[in-house]
Parts: sequence; C-alpha cells; structure tokens
Amino acid sequence: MTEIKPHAAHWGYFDAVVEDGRVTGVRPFGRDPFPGSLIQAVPDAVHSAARIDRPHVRKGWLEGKRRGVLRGGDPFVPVSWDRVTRLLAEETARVRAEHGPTAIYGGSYGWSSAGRYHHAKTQLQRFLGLGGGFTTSVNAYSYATGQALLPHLLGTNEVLLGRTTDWAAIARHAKLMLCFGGLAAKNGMVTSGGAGQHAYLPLMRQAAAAGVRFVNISPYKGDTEDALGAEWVPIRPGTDAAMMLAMAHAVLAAGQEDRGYLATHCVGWEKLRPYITGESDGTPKTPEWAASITGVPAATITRLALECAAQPCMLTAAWSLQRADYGEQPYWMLVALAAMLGRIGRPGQGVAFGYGSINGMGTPRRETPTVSTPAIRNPVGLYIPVARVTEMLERPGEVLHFNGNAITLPDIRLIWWAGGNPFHHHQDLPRFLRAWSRAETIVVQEPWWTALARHADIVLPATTTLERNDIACAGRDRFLRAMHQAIPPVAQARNDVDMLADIAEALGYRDRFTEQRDEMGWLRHLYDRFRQASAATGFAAPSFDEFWAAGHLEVPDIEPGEEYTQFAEFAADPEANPLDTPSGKVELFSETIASFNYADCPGHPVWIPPREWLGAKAAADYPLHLLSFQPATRLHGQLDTGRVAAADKIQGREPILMHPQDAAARGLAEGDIVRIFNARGACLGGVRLKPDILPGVVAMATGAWYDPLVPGDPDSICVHGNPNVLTADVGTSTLGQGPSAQSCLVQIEKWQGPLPPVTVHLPPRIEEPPA
Ligand SMILES: Nc1nc2c(c(=O)[nH]1)N[C@H]1C(S)=C(S)[C@@H](COP(=O)(O)OP(=O)(O)OC[C@H]3O[C@@H](n4cnc5c(=O)[nH]c(N)nc54)[C@H](O)[C@@H]3O)O[C@H]1N2
Ligand SMILES: Nc1nc2c(c(=O)[nH]1)N[C@H]1C(S)=C(S)[C@@H](COP(=O)(O)OP(=O)(O)OC[C@H]3O[C@@H](n4cnc5c(=O)[nH]c(N)nc54)[C@H](O)[C@@H]3O)O[C@H]1N2
Ligand SMILES: [Mo]
Repeated sequence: MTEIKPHAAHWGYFDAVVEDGRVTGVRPFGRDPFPGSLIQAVPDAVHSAARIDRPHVRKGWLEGKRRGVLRGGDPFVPVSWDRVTRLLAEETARVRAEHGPTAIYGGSYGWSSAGRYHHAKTQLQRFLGLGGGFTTSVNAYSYATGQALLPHLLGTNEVLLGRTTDWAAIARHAKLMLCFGGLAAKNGMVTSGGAGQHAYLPLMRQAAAAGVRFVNISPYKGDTEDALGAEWVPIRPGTDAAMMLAMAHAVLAAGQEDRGYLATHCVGWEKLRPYITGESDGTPKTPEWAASITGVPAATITRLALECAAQPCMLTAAWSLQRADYGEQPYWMLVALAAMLGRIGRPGQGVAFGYGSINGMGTPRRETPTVSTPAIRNPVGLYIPVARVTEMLERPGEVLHFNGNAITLPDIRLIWWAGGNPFHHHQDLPRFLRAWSRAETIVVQEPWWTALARHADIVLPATTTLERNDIACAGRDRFLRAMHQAIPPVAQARNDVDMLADIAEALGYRDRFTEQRDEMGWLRHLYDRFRQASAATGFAAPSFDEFWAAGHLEVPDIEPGEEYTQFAEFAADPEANPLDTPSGKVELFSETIASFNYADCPGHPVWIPPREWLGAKAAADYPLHLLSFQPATRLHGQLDTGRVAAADKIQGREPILMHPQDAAARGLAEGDIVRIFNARGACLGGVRLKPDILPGVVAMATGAWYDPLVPGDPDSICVHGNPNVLTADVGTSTLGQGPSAQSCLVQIEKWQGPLPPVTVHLPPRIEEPPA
C-alpha cells in the first residue's frame, strides 16, 4: 500500500511516498516555485546503512579509559535502553555533585532538523537547564563575528539575520548591487526551520529584470548564477577590506562623499577619514595601494566607487567574508562605505549582509509569528563564544577575552551533543580531537554514525523527522508545514525528547521536562500559541485539526506593492529615530570598541593582513588559498550518505575546484585524486578544473564526513575530503572570536599509491556482548 505524508526539512517541503513502512520516494511541495534536488536524497538518508540501530557505549569507557584518552579508535558495545538510561542518570548526577553544573558542556551547536518541537538542541538544553544548568555557547558559526560587531555600529543585528531591506525595494529603486562574495545560487536551497517557498533565485532574477546591475566581487565567478548577467571582479580572498578602503579613497578624491549624511547620521568620520587618506598612518589607501593587495586593478576599484556614488546602490557581503581572519574589518568598512555614500536607509539602498547566503534574506514578507518550543532559563550564566570550544577544553581556568568580557574557562568533564556535529563544523580537527580527550564522558544523540558519534562514549540512536510528528516553520517563509510521521522508528531509534524524558525521570523531574504533554499535546499547544500570536497581527489561522489535515498553512502576504527599506525612519530623521548605538548614529568610530583596547580590532575599520593569505610569507610553503564553502549537494554534513552528494564526488572523494593553470603546474588532470595538506593536517580530494576561479585559489565544500585512515589518530589523513582537517582554529579577533575557516593556505600534490576506501558511511567496529 502506498501512502503520501506531508513533511519538511531545512532543504524543502515535500510529500514522502511510503510503501510497506519504508520511505521510497519524495514529491516536491506543490506550492514551491523552486524545490531543488536535495529532497531526493531523503529516502537514502533515512534508510542508510549508517543509521545507528541501538544505544552503544565505547568499550574503553566501560573499562574506565576516560579523561586523557583519544577517542575514535575503540570498538563500541551495544547496550539496552534501560541500561543506558540508568548509566546517564548516574553520570550526570555524579558530575554535577563532584564538579558543579559548569563542568557540563551543553552548547550543542548545530542545525538539528526542521521540526520545531523535536528540535534536538532545544530539547537537550531544556533537559540540562531543568537538571541544574550547564555551560553553553553564544552566537552561530555562520556569522558570529557579525553578531558581535554590528550592534556596536548600527545598534541591531537585523542587518545580518533579520528583516533587511527587501528585494521588492531593491528591484524598484537600486540601479547597482555590489556583492562581495557574490549571491551563490546553491546557498538558497536551505532555510533554517524549513524552506516551503524557495524564493531566493526568483527574487534576484526579478531584480535583474527590473534593471539592477550586479557586480560579483569574489574569487569565484560561480558565486552568481549566469542569469543575473553579473560583472565578475575576481579578488584575492581575505582582502575585501582593502578594496573597500580604496573605494572610499576614490570617493573622497572625487569629492563625492555625502558630507551632509556624514555630519547628521554618523559619528567618527573625523577618525576614519585621516586613516583613509593616510594622514593618520602614512599610508594613503589609494586604489593603487589596494590593487597590490587585492589583485583588483586600480581602475576597476575607482570605476566601481564612482558608479556607487553616481546612482542608487545596495552594498552587500556574504557571511563567508566574516568567517576569516579579522572578519570584522570588511563588514565594518562596508557599513562605513554605505554611510559615506549617504545610502543607509534610502529607498532600496544601503547595506545588509547575507542576501546570497540563505533562502529568506530579503524576501518581501511581513514578519510572522513562529512556532517554537519554549526555552528554559539556564541557571548557569557561563558561556563561551561558540567557535572557541577547543580553547575551552585546552585552557580550563584561564581567561578568554571576548567583546569586552573576560570569561574564565570552565573545566569540562561531561560533553553532551544533540543535533549538531563539531566534527563537521569545527576548524583544525586534529587539534580539536586532542582537546576532546579532556572530557571524562561524551554523550551524543544522533540518527547516524557521523564522525561525532564515532568519537563519543555514549551514543543514543535518535529518530529522523520521518519517524515522528512535528511542525516546520521559518519566520520569513510563506508556509507552515504539518510534518506527519511517515514510518515507525528505524530499529531501536527513539525521539530525542523521549530518551531525555526517561533520564529526567530517573533524576526525578520528568513532569517538569515534559510538562505532562505527549507529542500531539505539545504540537496542539505550540500551534495554539502561534494562532494567538497570529490573531494579534490580524491573521485568523485555522484550527489545529484543519491545519493538520491540510498538511500546510499559508500565512498571508504583506499588502501587494508594499516594500521595506531598513533604517528608513532613521534616514528621514536621525534625531527623532536614533539607532540603538551609544551615539544614536552610525558609528564609523566606536568609543566602546576602542575602549576594549584590542590590537586586532581597533576603534575604526582598518586593513590588517590576515594570518594566512596569498600575500603572506607562509604562502611560500603552502601557495594555494583554500576556501571551504557551503555544499550544493547537502546541508553541511546532512545528506552526505545520499544520492545527490554521491553523484558529485570523484571516486567517492569530495571535489576540489582548481584553476587549470594551478593543476598543470602540479601535473594534475581532471578527476585525479590529490592530497591536500598543510602543517595542521591532510585530506584527499578529487580534482575538478575550473577556469573561472582565481588562480592560486582552490575551493572545497564542507560536509564530507571526516574519515581518518587510522581512526583515533589525530595526525591521520582524512581519506574522504573534510576541509576542516586543514583550517586554522583562531578567533577572528578578540572582539568577535568567530571561526576563521576561510583563511587557510595549503599545498596540493597527486596522491600516489592505492586509494584507501571511504568507510565512514558504514557503522564503526561493534563488539557484540557474549550471548
Ligand atoms: N571549514 C568550514 N567549516 C564550517 C563552515 C565553513 O564555511 N567552512 N561553515 C560553518 C557553518 S556556517 C555552520 S552553520 C556549521 C554547521 O555545522 P552543523 O550544524 O553542526 O552541521 P550539520 O551537519 O547540519 O549537523 C547537524 C547534525 O544533527 C544531526 N541531526 C539531524 N536531525 C537530528 C535529530 O532529530 N536528532 C538528533 N539528535 N540529531 C539530528 C545530523 O545528523 C547532523 O549530524 O559548520 C561550520 N563549519
Ligand atoms: N546548499 C546549501 N546551502 C546552504 C548551506 C548548505 O550547507 N548547503 N549552509 C547554510 C548556512 S548554515 C550558512 S551560514 C550559509 C553561508 O552562506 P555564505 O557564508 O555566504 O556561503 P559560502 O558558500 O561559505 O560562501 C559564499 C562564497 O563566498 C566566497 N568567498 C569566500 N571567501 C571570500 C573572501 O574573502 N572574499 C570574497 N569576496 N568572497 C569570498 C566564496 O567564493 C564562496 O563561494 O549558507 C547556507 N546555505
Ligand atoms: Mo551557518
């Protein structure tokens, strides 16, 4: 019998085709104009050989080999749910009693899955919060540096992740859109919480059709789709701040700066201006100066600067620019450039970040209420900036400086992760693996034997979304989705919330954790909260039963013809509508940031040469700049076991994009397997020649599961192609402390000898207990 079940994932809404208890296919959601191909990999993932069938415990852990032990090499022993529940209740209680709640790290960063009730990280943090608290993390790998910086300059983070000037306004008013890092088509495939309407490509195409001219300033031409007809300006990675400073210089030289706007809407121009002209440091930031740093011809820099001054324009940068050494600087300088052109808050103009980073940015939609599981207050106030996790493990008791705060790092004994994968997302995995050994116990909830599960002590098999009921929802999407359970749990997998409820019961707080609601009780409850919030906005949502039966719900649009420009009121009257900054104005110089006295992030934007870039001395040994971008064929590590990712790989390895010139210099041809290496680590990859990548730059997507040739050996080569064995783990600066994955130099050579198999998509070594 064939059944059709409405469902959703971050990469799209779909109908699951179910036959005899298996998901055998998917059909795109009929209301999605651009559903994309990622949903096709769902059946492969759900029924993958990499699913975890039972709870497991690392054999060495059972034998007492805990703190100081490198994980990843030991076999696992299957255990019953009863036993693992008891064991975890005891271990949690022991760590709390002996070391206090700060010894538990429950930051659990990661995207989890789309359903808002069964959101693994939210449920884990509810469980740990109610149990007495935990050390947590703040900000996101995506844009941590922007999150720390932008409130100082503009008084808000909306310009990064909220309601930005929308595409309707851009299409109507802007004539030019300068895109640092482009507007990569692949990035629009996903929305956190579920993409019901992929509006990303249609909206930018409409803007192009309306006459907006796009400029793609990026090392890679493929960062805008051909349909936009963008001008490509290749730039050396990590040098955008220098180009922006030189554009400012050209605007000044032509007397085109908006003096009125600078006087009435900004503070700090008197500090930034002499830096641009060189009066303050002896180096005029001329287009010629920037040309030698960026590789962009001086004439191009001057022309683009004057074009921006001459017509309505929008300036944007991808989130990737701030995931790099001193990633604060290009963001700050782009804000400064938009301000000196007098653009911020003018219709369809100004500055915003991430139009090319994710589906939903700039979608012309009223903000709608969302469905979400309420968080629990964490009684422990201790946190780290999310990407400093290795440092936290390496330096207990020492102080970490971050955005004006001094954080004393805790001594972590118990790490608990649900719905994220640091062996996917974190930099310098060899160093991370060593630091990981500091923990006494590492607990992981996962549907699959990812690298994270393989490096844990206690592994709890979680259901996938197809095995439970839920609601998908994203703030700027048009639809809300009922996610119907399609199949029974695979093997002994359980819902995250149910396994946690049992442990909470053993610890005496099940009812506080569940609030005595079951799955459908929670869904009705969360939906009712949404319905009430919607009513307050004038939208009468249908009853839960109607919504559930229909499978989705459409949230009405803003008035047709309406458009939104961020900061419009501020632009019109900055005294009456000040920004939420100390001065109420755009801060080109920030007294607050200057008062922190951070050498790596002074009081106004500057050019600081990255630690790793093509202009650095290290480039003699490692002459290629490696960019590790978001994958077109997956969401991070998710769906890596599926057909879409598999079809793109080269002999099972992650492709690395190379200019034919760089390949020829190394005797490499299309499809060759190569060893990519630097002083931190090495991985394999498959050569894909690209004439439209800047020579000297190579690019490899993130997300191939980390697969060390010798499991448990941090110095072992990853045979699959995870770029995070190569990236550096250094905070962007003391201000942002964000990840700086994009600043990474490597060398590449042909792989000699037999090709080791990729084994990470099969379970690790399991030792069955004697019968
Ligand atoms: N080199 C480099 N590294 C990067 C980046 C980069 O540009 N370059 N980008 C960074 C960015 S922006 C991000 S956001 C991060 C992403 O990093 P993550 O968000 O950590 O990556 P995911 O693979 O999405 O991890 C989610 C995990 O949750 C699991 N999961 C899914 N559903 C469930 C569930 O219902 N229950 C449980 N228990 N688990 C579930 C999945 O199997 C998966 O392993 O990576 C970062 N890392
Ligand atoms: N299909 C798919 N889409 C995704 C994701 C996914 O995993 N799969 N992940 C989502 C997530 S979590 C996030 S945070 C966003 C991230 O969104 P982004 O950070 O915007 O995405 P990236 O692909 O890392 O980078 C975009 C482009 O920036 C360019 N670039 C890199 N460094 C530089 C530089 O120094 N200067 C300039 N000018 N350009 C540079 C690269 O060529 C790269 O292709 O993507 C989201 N979208
Ligand atoms: Mo991200």
